Amino acid sequence: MDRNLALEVVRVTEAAALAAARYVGLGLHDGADHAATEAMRATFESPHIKGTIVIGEGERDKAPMLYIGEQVGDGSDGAPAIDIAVDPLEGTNLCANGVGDALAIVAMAEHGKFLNAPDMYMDKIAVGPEVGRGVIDIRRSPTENLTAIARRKGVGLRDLTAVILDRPRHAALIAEVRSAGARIRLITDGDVGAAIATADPGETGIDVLMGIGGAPEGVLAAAALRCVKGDMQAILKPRDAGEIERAARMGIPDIHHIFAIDELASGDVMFAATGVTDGFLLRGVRFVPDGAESYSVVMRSSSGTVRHIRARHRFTGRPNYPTLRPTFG
Ligand code: VTB
Repeated sequence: MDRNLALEVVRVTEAAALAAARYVGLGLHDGADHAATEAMRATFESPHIKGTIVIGEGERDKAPMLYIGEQVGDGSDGAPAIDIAVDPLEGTNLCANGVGDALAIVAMAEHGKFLNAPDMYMDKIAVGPEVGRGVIDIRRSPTENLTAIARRKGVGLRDLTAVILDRPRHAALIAEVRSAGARIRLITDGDVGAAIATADPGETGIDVLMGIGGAPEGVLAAAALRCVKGDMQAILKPRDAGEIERAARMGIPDIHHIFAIDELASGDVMFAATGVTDGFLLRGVRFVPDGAESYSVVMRSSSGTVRHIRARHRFTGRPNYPTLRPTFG
């Protein structure tokens, strides 16, 4: 993939974050999500790619924009075939409630390199490059994994912090991590950012993500962790026979399959995220008199480069920023 695509892709996440940022704290979940999606879709017109959304807002009949299978990019002759995973607003609740860690996210890979994850639950364990490959094993207990992580880092269990979605389904997991002696950061939403936070424990204080979140979010997290040489494993957690069937239709016949990070996202991968609200990964959007500032991270797996981009956007004279005004009701 052309490395300059990394800059194109950050424009897309910036646009979504700027649009969503107008909705911070307004309690308008759908409005925020719609604004981010619309802005992302509009910005996706220009990159020189034949892009296909493989992880998006839903299936064609359920999502008006950025649905699975939708073509994006300029599509011109010679444009490379790229698969795209998006979450225009990861943490819709976080944005609507005006709390931290809402992000706009896009990942890109060459065609066929992302798991076409069905929209269902997925059990995940993710660590950063300090732990690296070959230490975690999702078949083992949380205590065994924490012990292996602590050993690799040369620290005690009590020095580790696991990030876990605060859900009733995690009661046993939380109890076990506590009794193992590790610390926990419970989050209400946003397990993509939480997984990526493991990439820089010195900054974020997070060593490992554990627990069940969305499968599409799992692919986005894997894309980012591939870029920094972290590790991740996952298993789908269907809730009924219909979901098992759905997974089979999407090319996953064995519902018990353990996905290694390279099966979630392989090949040459790019990942970009822009902060909507302040979080442990990025600062959120700041509005200024004639525009806004945004904070993004862009990573590439082929070089391992991680870029932080602080961008100043000028709105004056740009009437084609319609989504920057919230619509109430
Ligand atoms: C996570 C998290 C998302 O959904 O994947 C979670 O990353 C899982 O679903 O931000 P439940 O909310 O049903 O537990 C979100 O919280 C919302 O999409």
